[in-house]
Amino acid sequence: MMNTPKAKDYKSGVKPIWCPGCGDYAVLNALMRAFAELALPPEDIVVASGIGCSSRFPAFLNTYGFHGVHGRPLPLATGIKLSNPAKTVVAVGGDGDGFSIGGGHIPHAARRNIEIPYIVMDNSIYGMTKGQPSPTSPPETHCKASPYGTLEAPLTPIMMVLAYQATFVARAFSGALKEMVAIFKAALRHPGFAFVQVLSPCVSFLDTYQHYREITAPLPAEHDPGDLMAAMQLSQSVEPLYLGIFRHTEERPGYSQGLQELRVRAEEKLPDLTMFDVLDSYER
Ligand SMILES: Cc1ncc(C[n+]2csc(CCOP(=O)(O)OP(=O)(O)O)c2C)c(N)n1
Ligand code: SF4
Repeated sequence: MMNTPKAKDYKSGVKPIWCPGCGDYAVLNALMRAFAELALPPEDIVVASGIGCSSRFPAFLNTYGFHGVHGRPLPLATGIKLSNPAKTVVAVGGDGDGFSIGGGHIPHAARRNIEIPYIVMDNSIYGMTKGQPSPTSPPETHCKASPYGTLEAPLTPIMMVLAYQATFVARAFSGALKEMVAIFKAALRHPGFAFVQVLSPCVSFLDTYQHYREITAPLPAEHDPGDLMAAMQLSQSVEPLYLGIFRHTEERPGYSQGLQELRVRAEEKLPDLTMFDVLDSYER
């Protein structure tokens, strides 16, 4: 591993094919910077994704990567983490990937508290399939698939994941790079499930840059991320739409650490049994 890594040391030879101005470029840059500032060796990192423009992410990094199937970055990342807990495993994807087809996986990752940062590049639209409304699209979203607007109320990801009792919950914005790097570093250091919603505009189908510039603000300086009720309350604010770390607690152990402890307890209880004895007992 290089001595003082630079963000570019994490870049692969594959040039991103995102539209010029896509918010996902900032997310890629911020994550590479966070890796560099934490001096994480690329060979110790695995990035798992689903399907979507944002999910192309692993190809642009020279870490290990797995471009999986739609909506499944979390089960994929969970399997990788459990089979090799020493690796830094990061799950990434879009709001369609994470909150539509993959929505059922978030509560379980949160309640397990698996040691994975999960970065959702939320552009409130399905970018890859050319602009259908997503679970976070505001009701007034007019696009090809909803020319008269949408009827469904948008999900509120921060409030939702706080309710799932995630131990780290944050919101970043592609227009605020320095702050995003700080959030990613904290998420990468967190010994549990770390959910980060990044407001990452899709300049081709729903350009929200200006809107977010106008309505976002940092969380109040006095906010205590250990206070779940305060985090819940702040997550309901629409204007300002807060950026920063809503929740951060280390009161629950991470899942792979817990599993290790469970294994020790089980071995203490059954000191003389081998796996072959267990298999034999099934055959009898
Ligand atoms: C099982 C399955 N269903 C649907 C699709 C079609 N599909 C591909 S990407 C996508 C949504 C992309 O939106 P999002 O996850 O928000 O990512 P973005 O492209 O906006 O970054 C859909 C519905 C698919 N590939 N697989
Ligand atoms: S379609 Fe939207 S999300 Fe996809 S690369 Fe272009 S700007 Fe980004």
